Amino acid sequence: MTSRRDFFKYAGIAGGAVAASAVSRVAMAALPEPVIQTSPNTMAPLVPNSGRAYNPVVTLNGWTLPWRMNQGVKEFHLVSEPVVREMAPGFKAHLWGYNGQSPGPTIEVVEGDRVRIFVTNKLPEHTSIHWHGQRLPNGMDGVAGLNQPAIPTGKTFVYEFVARRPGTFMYHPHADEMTQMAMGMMGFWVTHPKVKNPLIDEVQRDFCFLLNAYDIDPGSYTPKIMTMLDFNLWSWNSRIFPGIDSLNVRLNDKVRIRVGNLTMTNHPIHLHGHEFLVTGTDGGPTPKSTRWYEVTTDVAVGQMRQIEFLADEEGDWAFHCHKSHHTMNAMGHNVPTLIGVDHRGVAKKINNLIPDYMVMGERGMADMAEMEMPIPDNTAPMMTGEGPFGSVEMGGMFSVLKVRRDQKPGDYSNPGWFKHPKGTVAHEYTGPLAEPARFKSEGGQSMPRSQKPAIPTEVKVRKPSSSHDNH
Ligand SMILES: [Cu+2]
Repeated sequence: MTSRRDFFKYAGIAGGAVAASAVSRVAMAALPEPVIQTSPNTMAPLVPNSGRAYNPVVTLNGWTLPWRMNQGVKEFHLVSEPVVREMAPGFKAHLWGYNGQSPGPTIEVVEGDRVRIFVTNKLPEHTSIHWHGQRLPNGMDGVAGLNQPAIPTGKTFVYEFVARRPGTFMYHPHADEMTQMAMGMMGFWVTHPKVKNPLIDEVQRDFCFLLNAYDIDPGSYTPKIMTMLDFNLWSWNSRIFPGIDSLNVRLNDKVRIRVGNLTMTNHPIHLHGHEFLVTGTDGGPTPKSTRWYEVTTDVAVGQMRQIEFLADEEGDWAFHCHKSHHTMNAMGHNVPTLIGVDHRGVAKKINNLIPDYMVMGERGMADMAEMEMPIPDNTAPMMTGEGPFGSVEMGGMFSVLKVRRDQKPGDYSNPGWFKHPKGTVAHEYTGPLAEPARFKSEGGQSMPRSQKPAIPTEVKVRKPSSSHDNH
């Protein structure tokens, strides 16, 4: 993750790239110029240059939308449009988003701010934006048909309300949302407290990202929008590991991570090496009496969670969804389980017909990460990501919390791999070994049946061979 340099690049392209075709010259003069971002890198926090000061958030593989102050009102300009999102190096998806990216830029304001958001629709169909979790006038809630007419293609609508409640929010369309959210339309919203709030602690690092999911066939570019459950790309901010940036912090920083879920299933988000408190939801800060330490917290569909912890253990700590199928990329789910199956004879016969035929999975799936299998162009490798000790055999919703003694305050750049102190890494043992204790007796049953017990049978387990020579 590059930080400062990118930020200046991003500040440099501020303004301009959107065509004025849909909006008249007069209207354009009244609109703040839309800021467009196309780099998938994590941008440095946007330090506010007007309005009340706050400690800004960092959006993983994303950015914060600059605003224009107009007579005390913070004005933002969102453009709904088709975008190309690099989901991982070498893998680009054709999505819909805002201002050049999916997800759209994070909006950061302060409790009590009056906010005016211009929304220009450059999609091929109508849209709207719902400001998830906000207290606002009913006509600003963004449900097309219910609260407002949908925004037609080529038109600009304006939303205006006061950010009344501090906290962690998101925005997304409420018009054809099945299509538009499956295509990547969503963004984060953070409202910072106006004055010191007893339930909101000051932190040194404040990260945010949205959980999203796509179903993109290997070799293609566009998500299948009809998919309900069987997605094959589980992403954070429309990025999949190894394309998700690490969360880089200084030793003993207090860290807040805000997560929102706009997928179709829940995600137990799990942090290694530390315990955290859930300090807030999209409903606001949690009362202190309800907080207890966790290392995993489930984020259900349409929910947001903010977690906080003291980063007091140096190292590279895994941070991921605990559903193991969500830390894989582009899986075919119709693959049978082959662990323990002996297909030596079958493989030989198939090899006579198809010389390149390979048997997969008889010793587990780890081989998949190492076998550089030929795959169609623009396909995410199923599980990759090289660590300092080899493949981490993960994809999807996975990243790393990097805690470093010498990370400078405010420096979000990637410090590289952790250098473990001598003698603190698990290693091969070659000394004498005692016979390990092993459970040997037969099992019983809690409620014995009156009939005769079944004839005992034993499944034959084939031990894996140490080489492929016998294939
Ligand atoms: Cu998950």
